[in-house]
Amino acid sequence: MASPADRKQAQREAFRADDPAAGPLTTDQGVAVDHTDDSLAAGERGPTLMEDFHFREKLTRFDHERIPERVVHARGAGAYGYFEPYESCAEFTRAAFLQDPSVRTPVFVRFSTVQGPKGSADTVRDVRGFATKFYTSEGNYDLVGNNFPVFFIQDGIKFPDFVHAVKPEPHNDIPTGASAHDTLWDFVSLQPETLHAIMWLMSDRAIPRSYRMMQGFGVHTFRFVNAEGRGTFVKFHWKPRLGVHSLVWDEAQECQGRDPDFNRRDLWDAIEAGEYPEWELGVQLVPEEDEFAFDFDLLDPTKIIPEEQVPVRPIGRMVLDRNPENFFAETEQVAFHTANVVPGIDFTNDPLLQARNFSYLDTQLIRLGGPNFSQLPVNRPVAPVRNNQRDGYHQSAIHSGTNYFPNSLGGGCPAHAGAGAGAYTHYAERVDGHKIRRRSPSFQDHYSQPAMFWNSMADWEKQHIVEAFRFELGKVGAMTVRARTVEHLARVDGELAAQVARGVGVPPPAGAETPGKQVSPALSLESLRGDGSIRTRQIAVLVTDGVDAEQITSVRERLAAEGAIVEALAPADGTITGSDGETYAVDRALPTVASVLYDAVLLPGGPVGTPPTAADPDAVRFVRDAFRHGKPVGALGSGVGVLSALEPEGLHLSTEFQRVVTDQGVVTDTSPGPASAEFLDAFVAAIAAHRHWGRPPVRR
Ligand code: HDD
Repeated sequence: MASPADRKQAQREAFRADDPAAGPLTTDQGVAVDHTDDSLAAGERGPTLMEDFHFREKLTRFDHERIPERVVHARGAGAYGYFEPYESCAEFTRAAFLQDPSVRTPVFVRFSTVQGPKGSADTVRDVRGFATKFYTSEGNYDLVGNNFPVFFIQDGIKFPDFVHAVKPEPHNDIPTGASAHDTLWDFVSLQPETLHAIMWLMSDRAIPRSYRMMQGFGVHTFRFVNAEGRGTFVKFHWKPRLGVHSLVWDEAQECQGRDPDFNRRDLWDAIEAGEYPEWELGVQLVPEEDEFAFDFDLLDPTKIIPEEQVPVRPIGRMVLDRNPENFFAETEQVAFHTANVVPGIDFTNDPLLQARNFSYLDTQLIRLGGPNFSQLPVNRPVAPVRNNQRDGYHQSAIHSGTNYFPNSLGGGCPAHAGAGAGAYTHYAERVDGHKIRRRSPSFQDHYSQPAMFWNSMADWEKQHIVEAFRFELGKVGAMTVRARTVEHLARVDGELAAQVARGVGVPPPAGAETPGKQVSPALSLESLRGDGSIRTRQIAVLVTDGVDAEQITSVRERLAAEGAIVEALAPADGTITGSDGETYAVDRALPTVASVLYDAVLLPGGPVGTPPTAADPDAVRFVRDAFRHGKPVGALGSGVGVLSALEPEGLHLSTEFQRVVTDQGVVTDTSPGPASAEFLDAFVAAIAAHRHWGRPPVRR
C-alpha cells in the first residue's frame, strides 16, 4: 500500500503506457505491422495506395499531435514533489492538508513565462508563473501564483486588453518573449494601475537566475475559514530556501541565444542530481475586523501588504523531487484553476480573482478539448470522484448506474455529504449592493506602492530599474507614449523620471507631487539572500595543458564539498595534461559554452610565468563577461596574470604583495601550489554573495 505521500505517484503508475519493447509494432487497433519505412504503392515507382491504412493512420496521428498552447504562460516547466505543514493551522483554516505535520501532500508545480510562445527563450524580461496543484485528501487545491506579488490590472474584465497589449503586435507578430514594444507601453501610459507591477517588471525580479531561486505569491487576498466558520484574510508567499537571485539584463539577453532552455534545464538538472528545490510557504494573516485597517484596499491586487506591517508567518515547506516522465502528458496537459479550492480556503471579492474563477475552466475546455480533462493523469485528484457528470469528448471511464440526483434506483448514490463529512461550504459573507459598473474609490491610488517599491531598492537595484526603463521605452516608436509613461513615473519618483527621460529623449517632466517615502526593506533583493550556501552554483574552471593540477584538485574538492557544481572547461573536449604529467578529463569545450551559463569562474595557474589561458580569446572573453556581470572571479598563481585583461573593464589589481586579495568578488592568490584555506574561504564567500555590484556597470 503506497504511503500518503506517494499516492499521486502510485496513481500515475496505473496510467503508464505499455512497454513498447514487449511486443511488435502495431497499429492503433492492435494489428501487427511488419514494415513502417515504405508506403504501400502500386509498383516500385508507382503511386501510394489509398488502402494503406497504416500509412494513413500514422500520418493522421502525427498531423494531430499539437494542441493549442496556453493563451498566456505558454512556455513552462514542471515537477512533482510534496508539501508538509510545520504545525496545525486549525486556528485559521480547516483545510486538511494544513493540519498535520506528519502528512505529506503530493504536489505538481509548473513555472512559466507569460508573454512568449511555447518555444520562446527562458531568460526574457517577464513575470514568472508559479502554479501549484496540491493533491489533497479533500480534493485538488490550486494556488496559481506568480513571482510578483502584484498584478498589472485590478479587474479581470481588462485582462484581454492587457494581454493583447503585451503580446506580439497583431500585424507582424513581433516581439517574441519581450515587453519592449509600443502597444504594451501605450497601454501602461494610459492605465496607471499597471505601474506597481511595471516597477517589478523593470526590476531584476523579472530575470530570475533560476526557478529554484525565486519567490512565489498568491497575489490576491484569499480567505482562510476555520471549523467554526470564522474567516481570516490571507496572502500566500513562497520563499526559496536558496535565496532570491537574478541575472543581469545583458547576461539574460545573451543567455537567450546560448541556452534558450536555461531555466528549465536548471530545474531538471537539479532534480536529477538530487538537489531538490525547496520553498517555505508563508502566510500574512489579517483578521476580518481589520479589513479596513490599511491605506489601500485588501481587495486590490495591485497592492501588497508590507511584510513589516503584517509579518509573513511560515506554515510549511514544499520540496520538488521528481521530474515528469512525459512533457506533453504532464507539464503541457496540467490544468490549473483558481476555483479549485478545498474546504477551509475561500475567495474574496477581488474583481481580478472573480474573473480568474471564470477564465481558467473556460480556457481548459478549449485547450484540452472538452470537459473530461480532469481525468488526465496529472489532473486527476487522489481524493475519490463521485458525481453524475457524464459523457463529452474523451470520456475514458465506463460509468454504470444512475446519472441523476435524486434517485432511488441507484440507492440514492452519490448522496450529499452529511454534516461533518468534510463538504465544501462557502463562506457566508454578507453582500448587499446596487448593480454598478464602477471601480471603488479605494482602488484609485496608483502611485504610493510603486514609490514604496522604488524607495526600498538598493542603489544598484535602482540603477537596473532605470536601465530597464530606458531599454524598454527606447524601443517604443511613439514619442508620445514615451513621454506619457515618464509623466507617470514623475508621480512615483522625480529622480527616476528624470533619469529615464534623459535616456529616452523626452523632456524631463516638471516636478510632480510624489507620495511620501514609505519603505519596505523586505522588497529589496539585498534582504533575500537565502541560507548563504553555494549549493548548486555552477563554477567554471578554465584549464589547458600544463595547468597546475594541485590547484584544480584543491578547489574542486572544496567547492564540491560545499555542494557547488564544478566544470573544467578547456579549448577542446577530451583530456588535458596537468603540470604533474597526469591526464585530466575535460567537462566541456569552451567554444560550446559561455560565461552566462555559469555563476563564477576560476583561473588556475600554469607553468610559472605562463598564464595558461592568456592566449585563448574564448577564455579571455569568458572572464571578461563574468566580471562585467558582477560574478565572482578567482585566480591562482600565474592565472592572476589573465586578469590584466580586465583593466579596461575597471579592475585594478593591487600591486602590493599580499597572499590573498579579495576586491569586489575578485579573489586572487599569486602563490603557486594548492589553493590555501584562506583563498578557498574567500572564494566561497564571494560565490555565496552571488553578484558584486560595486563594479563598473555593464556597457556594451
Ligand atoms: Fe492567469 C494561466 C497566474 C491573472 C487567465 N495564470 C496562468 C498561469 C499562471 C497564472 C501561473 C499558468 C498556469 C499553468 O502553468 O498552467 N494569472 C496568474 C496570476 C494572475 C493572473 C498570478 C493575477 C493575480 N489570469 C489572470 C486573469 C485572467 C487569467 C485576470 C483572466 C481573467 N491565466 C488565465 C488563463 C490561463 C492563465 C487564460 C492561460 C492558460 C491557463 O489559464 O490554463 O485562463
